[in-house]
Amino acid sequence: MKPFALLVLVAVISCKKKEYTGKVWFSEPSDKAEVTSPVKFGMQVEGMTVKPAGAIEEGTGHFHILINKEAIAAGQVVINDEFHKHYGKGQTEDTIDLKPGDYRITLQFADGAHVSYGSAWSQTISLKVKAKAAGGEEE
Ligand SMILES: [Cu+2]
Repeated sequence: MKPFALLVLVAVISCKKKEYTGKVWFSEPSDKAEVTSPVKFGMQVEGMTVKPAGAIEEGTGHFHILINKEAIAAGQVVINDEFHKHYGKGQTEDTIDLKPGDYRITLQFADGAHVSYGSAWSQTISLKVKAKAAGGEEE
């Protein structure tokens, strides 16, 4: 093999990112749960480490909750709007106000620059947010 070809081969191999296996999931609520607003979400990851956004470090990232959105393809940036919530401080729980109705809620893990790790690092659950009983708080 010519020295140049060997150099290219080495460069290609060392650029190849380490593969991570693991998963993310909502510790709460459970899939198909019936809840009332505000809804508390717990976010879990196995196989990577939660780190605040900013520096890009292999094997780390932060959570996003996508409201009525499916998983974001690997390599795409998670946009920032009312339907794409970023937990760039490394938070692992949040409480979100949701109007009554049926929802699809996606938990998406992404790197320090908000670049998605793809559907392998996401979970989508269905939720039914019920209207509060008339008369307000009953507890
Ligand atoms: Cu983000």
